[in-house]
Amino acid sequence: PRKIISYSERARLCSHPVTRKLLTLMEEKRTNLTVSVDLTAAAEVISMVDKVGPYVCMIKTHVDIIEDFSQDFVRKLTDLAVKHNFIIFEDRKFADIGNTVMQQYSGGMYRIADWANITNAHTLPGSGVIQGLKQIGLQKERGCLLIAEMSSSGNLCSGDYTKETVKIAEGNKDFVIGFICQSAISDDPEFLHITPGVQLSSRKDQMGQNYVTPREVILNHKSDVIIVGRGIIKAEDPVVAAKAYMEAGYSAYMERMS
Ligand code: 5BU
Repeated sequence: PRKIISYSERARLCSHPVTRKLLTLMEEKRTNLTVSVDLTAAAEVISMVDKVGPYVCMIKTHVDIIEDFSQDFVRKLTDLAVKHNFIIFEDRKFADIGNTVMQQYSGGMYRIADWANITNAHTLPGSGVIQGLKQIGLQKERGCLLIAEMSSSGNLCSGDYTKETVKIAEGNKDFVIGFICQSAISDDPEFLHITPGVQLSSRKDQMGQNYVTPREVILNHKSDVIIVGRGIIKAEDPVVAAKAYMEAGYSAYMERMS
């Protein structure tokens, strides 16, 4: 694989504050691991985040699966983001017209734009979804990832859909900071490539999820960040697992640099 520039050198090339912060802390903490904390009780989420926080660059949430979501949960999560120095990514997958996503992003009971540094969107509705999210996100210095590819079997995000998604990103660099994808799809160093569907052991789950290893993702597919959910949160010891994924992901990055 072609040599790459370091996360910290890339941070200096980037104009978006969230990308700069993420790339900088990735090099400082020596981690390209995001843990997807897909648990349903607020206290369980918080306890897991406190445990794995030292080993991650980012925590990914699905707040709409939390049974007892509250602003107290948000306070605890944002305090932990300061304590452990990580970025918060709410995996909301916005996919409606601009006027609707604007309200879903800023309002409702979750008020995602108030606390999530990063959220994401499908490009199925066209660029209006980004126009809507931007109305809220720009002034708060938030970043958005576009879902360019998915990890699940039979998904329709491929070919021209993926190419058009890259074009939408290129036209909205003040807000779009990269992609959820399975491998690198843009040469622009300002765009992050972030990949879910990662495990060290399994190849699949029972509902169409497909897994690749951290090494494949970072070294062969040239992605920047791995997202791991059940491989860590359902492990016998999540801290041991988080350290193993952190090490696997970062050593693949070091290998790519050499
Ligand atoms: P897992 O437990 O490692 O399979 O969890 C993967 C997480 O990433 C889960 O929260 C999904 O919603 C999320 N995900 C994904 O698995 N695949 C995709 O293509 C996208 C998101 Br987009």
